[in-house]
Amino acid sequence: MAVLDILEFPDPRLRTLAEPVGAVTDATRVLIDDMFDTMYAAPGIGLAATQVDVHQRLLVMDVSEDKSEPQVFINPEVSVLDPEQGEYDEGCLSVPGFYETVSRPQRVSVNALDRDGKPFTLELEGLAAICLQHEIDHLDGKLFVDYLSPLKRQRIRKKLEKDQRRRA
Ligand code: QAP
Ligand code: CO
Repeated sequence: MAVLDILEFPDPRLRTLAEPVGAVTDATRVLIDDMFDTMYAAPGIGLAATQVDVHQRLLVMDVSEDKSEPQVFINPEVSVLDPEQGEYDEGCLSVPGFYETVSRPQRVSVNALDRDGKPFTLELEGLAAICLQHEIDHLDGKLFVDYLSPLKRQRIRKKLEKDQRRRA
């Protein structure tokens, strides 16, 4: 059990393209447990391995009210079921203190491996669909601030750089 350090925007390591997980091992399960500890401690609803500086295609989330539904997705592949987009005020543990409206498809299907390496398929909608896509973006080196105007992104970057200098 361990709470890991979370990388913060504009850390260039958040731009790393994560590699597929070759085999789901005990080490993978230790990482998954540490990522849940980190996400619940924050508290957050989703965390990608990229955010803890591990560049493997793996993410955890729990969008339930009472934090009772941990979900793990290893090597997730998403397909859009309904092209209709919905708006959601997104935040991110790597962009602390900022929430901005982002549009994404509201219904997706995902193929992934579970913590035992077993493949599964799931259809998601609403917050779960949004959160999954947000987390998969991290695995591709992408952040929700990339969907905002350059001006908004710059404002956020300056503020976070200032916070980071103050803490250093
Ligand atoms: C991604 O984000 C997400 O700014 C998960 O000060 C969020 O768990 C997808 C958090 C919303 C869709 C909608 C953010 C915690 C947590 C902060 C999170 C903060 C403390 C963010
Ligand atoms: Co995020």
